[in-house]
Amino acid sequence: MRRALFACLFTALIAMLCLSGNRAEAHTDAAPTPQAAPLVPVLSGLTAPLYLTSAHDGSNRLFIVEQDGRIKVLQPGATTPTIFLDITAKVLSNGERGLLGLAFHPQFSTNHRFFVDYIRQSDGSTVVAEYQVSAANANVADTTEKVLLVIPQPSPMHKAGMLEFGPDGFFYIAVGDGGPNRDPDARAQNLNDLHGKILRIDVDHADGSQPYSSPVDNPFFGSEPGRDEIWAYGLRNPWRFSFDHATGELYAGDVGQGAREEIDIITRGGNYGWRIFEGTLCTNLDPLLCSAVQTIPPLLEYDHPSGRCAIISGYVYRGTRGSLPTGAYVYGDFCTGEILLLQNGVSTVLTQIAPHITSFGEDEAGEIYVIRQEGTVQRIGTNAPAPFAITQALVRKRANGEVLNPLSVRANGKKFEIVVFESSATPTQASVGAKVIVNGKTLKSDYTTTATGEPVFVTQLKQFMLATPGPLTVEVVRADGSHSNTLTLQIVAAQ
Ligand SMILES: [Ca+2]
Repeated sequence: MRRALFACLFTALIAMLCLSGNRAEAHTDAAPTPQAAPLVPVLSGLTAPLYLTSAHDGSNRLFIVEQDGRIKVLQPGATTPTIFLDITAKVLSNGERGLLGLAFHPQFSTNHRFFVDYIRQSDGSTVVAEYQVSAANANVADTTEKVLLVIPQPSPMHKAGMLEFGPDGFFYIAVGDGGPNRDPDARAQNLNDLHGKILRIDVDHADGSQPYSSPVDNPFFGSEPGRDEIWAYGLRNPWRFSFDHATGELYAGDVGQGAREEIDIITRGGNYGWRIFEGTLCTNLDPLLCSAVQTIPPLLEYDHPSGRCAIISGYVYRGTRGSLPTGAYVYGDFCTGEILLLQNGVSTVLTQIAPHITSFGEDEAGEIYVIRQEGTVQRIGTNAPAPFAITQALVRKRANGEVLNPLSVRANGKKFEIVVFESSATPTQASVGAKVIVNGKTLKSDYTTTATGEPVFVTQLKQFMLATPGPLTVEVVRADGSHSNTLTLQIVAAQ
């Protein structure tokens, strides 16, 4: 009982039902084996931050959402953010209400459009609105607002509010059931109500006076009964969701009532069960429907052992620094501060930080951040230099640039140089002064570009280096100590 009450004190952001006696049996659960998961401090001193994202415009800036109605922008390498947008005067911020979501248009770098989800002062409704960056300053937004969608709210609870563009270019919006507990109006199952849904709309084409349209392949489009905007339904409070950049799958974390937290893979027209089910548990709110309605079970669910209370959905890791296993999905729990990893169907506790994880976030490079209500942002990973890639190596005559093909034995390797192509995805000034390691021998290089602009390392070979048939291994190490992959060429017998 004490633990349940303690947890209740801190559920200002994501409500749950505070009953200590309603514990379901344990089932799908995490093996409690913390692995080493270093975290790098990025920011502190924020005011109730609850989301972080990037503009994917090549600027590598981070944008942090504060509940009160501010968006802050952090330049790469900076330690202090500045104000990008302040709409605190419009935002009703308390408990689960506030500025809740932010997404940049896929063509933001050219059209400067971005979108927010917030609860408005005047009547507590959810507003989804569009803004643009000011013409004069890319780090300050224009305060002109274009409202796309207003959703009246029946209670102060269960707003969700996540916004993101899918790989299909359409705009996805998470809407909670609107509360209060147990979805008394059964909104999440009502296809004529936008609550308890994931919506999918087109923000590039208006529909008459409506500033957006619904894609024709939405499951309830047109004469099909139900609101045209709905993509999936039967959700309680899908606070955070994300797309796997490799597979396009939509992972959503649906915060439970008091028994089950769940991760769902959201698909077209899917019914995720609420309020008939909480996770796979029949709620007995509509007992006859538990055996009658087809719903999609969670990918993973957990109950509330050891003080867990609310799932915070994260991201499938697709970064290149090796901070997490590629393809693993990271998520957390608001109350315990646990950060978990789902990999090959098995969850493990990666690490545990102080409680009140409000969200995860992702930067342009696919690195993942953890945001806490107390005002901190940390990046999962280390400060070790990022690895980089070389894609090709060739040997040519220094005198005339003639490429040796095949690469055959030459008595005097000094007359030749090796050209190593750096991946165009990873070039950086840090490559200036890099060394090329050829068969274990470290050589100086010139960092330059080819006639077609490809970044390359050029290194003069030593006399003995082409003298005998066999492998010629090539690796590059930057001045900061970071290593590339290794390429292997074959020296063949003289032609
Ligand atoms: Ca319809």
